[in-house]
Amino acid sequence: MILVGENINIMSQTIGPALRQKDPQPIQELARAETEAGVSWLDLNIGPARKAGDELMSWLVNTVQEVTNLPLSLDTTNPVAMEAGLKACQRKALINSVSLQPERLEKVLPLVKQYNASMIGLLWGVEGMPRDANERCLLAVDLIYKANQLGIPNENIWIDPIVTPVSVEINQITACFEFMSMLSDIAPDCKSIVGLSNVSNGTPAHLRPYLNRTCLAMLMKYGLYSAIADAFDPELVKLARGEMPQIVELVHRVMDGESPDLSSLSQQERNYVKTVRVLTGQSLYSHSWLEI
Ligand code: THG
Repeated sequence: MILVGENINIMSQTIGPALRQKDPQPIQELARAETEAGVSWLDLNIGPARKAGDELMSWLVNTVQEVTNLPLSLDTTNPVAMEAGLKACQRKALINSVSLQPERLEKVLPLVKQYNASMIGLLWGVEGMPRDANERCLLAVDLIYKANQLGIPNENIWIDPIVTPVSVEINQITACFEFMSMLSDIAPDCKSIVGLSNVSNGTPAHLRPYLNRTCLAMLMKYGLYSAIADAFDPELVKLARGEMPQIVELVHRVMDGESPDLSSLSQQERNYVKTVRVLTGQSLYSHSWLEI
């Protein structure tokens, strides 16, 4: 499983101001630290960047490339900023993202081809968020077809089913898992990616890693290819590298309906089991789900 470090983003308390002041130091420090933590790509998230987004993205790409050789995921909804970033990228870039709104398709899809980039196909339709697994399938087929028509091959398409916060709507998460179980049949050569930390948005900070890690282990059941995730959670990095096979196997057994005797498990195993139950909708989410 490939990890794309999420940490360079405009929402961050240190990176936001550094981006606005074009201060390279905190950004380069973070890029180095993410690289050392062992992720394979870096996501550069500047958000909508409505004002001078092009200048900002090319500055950011150059700033990061001075300190790391990792390939870059350009995360912005501004197509002009996207193209400026693509021009600055020295390696094959990942365009984050292309959704199904016509204006996004028209402007961004041609850039994928022109710059021989990879793209994240975000399953966000004209009517917004898909409601279930079937709507995700329809959107995926539509997006892949449109990309193929422009000559973009499936191996350059990373489908993102959109992970949503567990505290908001559990049915969206189960729909996301169900879709992932179907993706390899719909589009065998496409890759997949999720924004993993979305799942724990709104959860107390010290508890977020439990949700993120368990969600990753669950998605591994469906062969998830990659995740945009916190580079600084060492246990998450271990999981992604396949270094925790027993935990992953336990998680998959619980997904298959097994109910292990909690008293026979370690604290770590119990936390994973309880979190699988929350993410499958068997237990209700509350901030105290690990204590119950
Ligand atoms: N799909 C795709 N791209 C995405 C997402 C997705 N990009 C953005 C986001 N979702 C993934 N990236 C993040 C980055 C940070 C956080 C969550 C998702 C996050 N940060 C902490 C916070 O806001 O509390 C800490 C911020 C900080 O560093 O100070 O939660 O789904 N294709």
